[in-house]
Amino acid sequence: MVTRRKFLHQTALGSVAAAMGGTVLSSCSEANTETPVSTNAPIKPLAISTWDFGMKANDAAMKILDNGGSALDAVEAGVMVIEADEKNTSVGIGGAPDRDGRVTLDACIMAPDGSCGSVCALEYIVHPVSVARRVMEKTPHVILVGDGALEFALSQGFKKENLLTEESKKAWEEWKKTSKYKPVINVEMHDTIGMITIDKNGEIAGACTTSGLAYKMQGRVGDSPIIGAGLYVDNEVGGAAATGLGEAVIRAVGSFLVVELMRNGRSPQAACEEAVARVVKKYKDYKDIQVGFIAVNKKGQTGGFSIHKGFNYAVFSNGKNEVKEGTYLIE
Ligand code: SD4
Repeated sequence: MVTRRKFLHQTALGSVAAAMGGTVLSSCSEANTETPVSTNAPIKPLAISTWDFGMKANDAAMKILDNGGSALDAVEAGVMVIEADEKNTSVGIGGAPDRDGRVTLDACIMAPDGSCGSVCALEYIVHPVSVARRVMEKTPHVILVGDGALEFALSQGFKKENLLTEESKKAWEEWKKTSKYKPVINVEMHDTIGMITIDKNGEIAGACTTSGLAYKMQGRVGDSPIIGAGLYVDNEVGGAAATGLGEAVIRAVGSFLVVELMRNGRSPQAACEEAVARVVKKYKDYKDIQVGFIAVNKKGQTGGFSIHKGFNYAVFSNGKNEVKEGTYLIE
């Protein structure tokens, strides 16, 4: 366990200290230049996902990867498991609605060649990640939102379904009694699935999907479908994904930042730490929110870090699928 004190001394090499007091940017170019990413090591398939529910997603992805399937197919199939889980109140069907009772989903996907697709505030479709993939593959665009995204989904053969389950309806009706909005760290409000996969050819893909903040304003879009914020993949370097309060992640373009830090020689772990430092620097009430990042580089090294204790992630590599407790800034 890393206490804040130890953390400041050992892990972020001053960058978080700088974030709290001053110069995060300067710390990027200072210490912690780890072995630069190299592609010489043999490639083994790998899947990494945010939160412990990522275990199920990893299982589905690894079935595809083990059979020689592509990172892109694997990452889509992986997050679809969570989208279809009605019990999960922060992703796909069963996701918490906005304050008007509408379930609006955000998702994106990124392929090894840099192409990407995204949908924002999409209603009635259980698998927004698959619609995002169609946006990527079948349109000249990257992002479709709201009614346009729905119209496109229907034209592609996706079926309209009610996403508001009895349970989430009840919870929403309960919430309406006070209509108080206060993000709760690590609980429901900030649990998205972000996932990165590496296939046998060493190709990297990523996906991110969420119902976003519970009881958000109609039309609110978080970081998850924003390429570079909730997700970023660069096939030469690695990939990263974010979870937590999207408003804070977007300010730092968090996932892109993690990948760029890895490109410049940081380990995935150090890159996640630095990205959290950047988020903290740009969000004065950071103690009240949670943000976490996961990352993997081309060599298959992984990392995860968050503002608060309680963030975990799932890594499937070398035949083993396991939950890792992320290290964190604040006890
Ligand atoms: C968002 N990052 O919409 C996502 C939320 C998340 O609960 O992680 N979900 O801000």
